[in-house]
Amino acid sequence: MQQRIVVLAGGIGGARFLRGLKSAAPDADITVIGNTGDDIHLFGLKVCPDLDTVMYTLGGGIHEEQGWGRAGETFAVKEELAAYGVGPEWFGLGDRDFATHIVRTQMLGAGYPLSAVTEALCARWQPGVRLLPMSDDRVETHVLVDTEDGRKAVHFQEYWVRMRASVPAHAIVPVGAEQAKPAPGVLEALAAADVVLFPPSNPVVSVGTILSVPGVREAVADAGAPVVGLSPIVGDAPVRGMADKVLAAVGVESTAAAVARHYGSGLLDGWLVDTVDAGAVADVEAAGIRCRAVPLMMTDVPATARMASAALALAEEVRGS
Ligand code: FO1
Repeated sequence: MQQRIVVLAGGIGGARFLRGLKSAAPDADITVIGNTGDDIHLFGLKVCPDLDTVMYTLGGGIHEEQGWGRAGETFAVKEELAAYGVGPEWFGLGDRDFATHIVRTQMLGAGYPLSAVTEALCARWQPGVRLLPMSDDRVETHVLVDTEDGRKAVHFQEYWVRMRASVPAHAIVPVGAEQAKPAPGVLEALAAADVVLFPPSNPVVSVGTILSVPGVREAVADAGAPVVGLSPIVGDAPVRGMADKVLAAVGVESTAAAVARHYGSGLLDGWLVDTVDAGAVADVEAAGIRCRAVPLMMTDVPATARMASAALALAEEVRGS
């Protein structure tokens, strides 16, 4: 029987982890529940950065060094828009990437839900996993920041890309989440899973946003399958990105143990920390979560595959206990 693995994924970290997981478990049936809280509407188009990052990474179309967007990209459309004074200039949409957003927006306009559109886009990219958006409903992560005009909520991408998370975030709000329903297949995949994995994605604005869709947190907690996560914090700093900024907004310290406690033993059965954080193992286990220390740097696919294997081994250990 094929092992059924469900992964709750954000963008770059989630996508790179999935590449390692596919290499570690080539015969597994993998369902990815992707974060759509980062989605943004620009130039009349719907852009889904995290879904696209997973699709391009697994489909061989990603800009490897950057981790997002297309390889071999050009920016003629962006330059032409800028010549008309049409922005935002701070968000880099390339010509090849534009095609994806045009197809997606056209299909949504014709009445297809995002889950069906994602399936159609994946028919081209063949990512080798079943990629589901967390919801077909619109959920948009907003960040409360202080600006010259006072405290206001900005779109997550404005905070992340334009502001480079340089100012403190006072709150992170997944707008629309309360009314959202899990996309078709999400709850079913969790109910049928043999293992549920949280990759080293952002615990607040990626995995946290997926868990904020009503029913998803409960489905993970009740999954009947081991739930194992990998720490995105190594040596008290995010491996990449600016996870510390959004962790502070929800009152969580940037340590591997604090992130495990944030998810909690109600959700997590197992947690992997990096070997430099081996001192945190006892802390995490004291919180009722089985913990192991292994190298957690996704330097290349083989190193990432070893991380994925360690996560699957920890799931087996939890299952056997
Ligand atoms: N990240 C950036 O740092 N700068 C950009 O201009 C940018 C554009 C962009 C366009 C399409 C896309 O799919 C992703 C893009 N990203 C960009 C990445 C994205 O902002 C984030 O890293 C995620 O949303 C967080 O997962």
